[in-house]
Amino acid sequence: MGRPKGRTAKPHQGKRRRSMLKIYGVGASPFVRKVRVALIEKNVPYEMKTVFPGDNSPEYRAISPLGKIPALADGDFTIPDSSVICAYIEKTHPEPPLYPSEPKQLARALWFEEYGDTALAEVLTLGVFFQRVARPLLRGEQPDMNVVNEAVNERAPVLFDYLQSQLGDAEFLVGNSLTIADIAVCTQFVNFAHGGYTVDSSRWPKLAAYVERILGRESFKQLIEEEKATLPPPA
Ligand SMILES: N[C@@H](CCC(=O)N[C@@H](CS)C(=O)NCC(=O)O)C(=O)O
Repeated sequence: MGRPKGRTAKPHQGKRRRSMLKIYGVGASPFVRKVRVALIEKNVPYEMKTVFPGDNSPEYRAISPLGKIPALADGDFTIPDSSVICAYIEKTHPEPPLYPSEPKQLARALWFEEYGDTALAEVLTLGVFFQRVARPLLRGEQPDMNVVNEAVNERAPVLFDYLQSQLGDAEFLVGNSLTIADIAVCTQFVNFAHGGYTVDSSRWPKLAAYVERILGRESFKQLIEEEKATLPPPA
């Protein structure tokens, strides 16, 4: 039996065109980058609206009550928080999937996302990038190198040991393809690099190769280039 004629012709006629997704934030934020990489990997067009961290305007607080970046607008619908936004995008744009469907793998992917957003963010982004790049740039202050050295020499090694042990010989942290785990973890390494550091490949060879591989993907690469053009060298 054939399809009824004309059923598929001009399927969108009469329907309102979907407006482009809008991401509020600035490129150097690891959480903004996390969302942008997910969108690029899914080939979803989006536009950026510049909002700096801690924006106190009533307009932005109405979208992001904690004043944090990123936030998303999809037409009239708005929502803050990178993890929430990425989960939303997965539902609205399922291909390619960035969340495993198998429950245990999904749980591990969400765990690494949490680990990236908290433990890695505190050390690689707050401990290094904030001190050496954001603080001089936004506040005109010198970095506290005690904080940086403690982050690099004492706090990061514990995190790198753990990540390398979890990675083993695998290409990705969970399963056989890129997931939110890789995006959330590796976005923090971009800020570490903007802050002047990379993973020591003689001490953590597998982790260093993994980070280099993920950051070499087209999605990360194009954002890193864009950010480098706007950021000063680390102080
Ligand atoms: N859990 C949030 C964290 C976002 C976040 O901490 N963003 C920082 C910039 S990298 C921010 O906006 N900080 C401003 C503030 O805390 O007031 C997410 O995943 O989106």
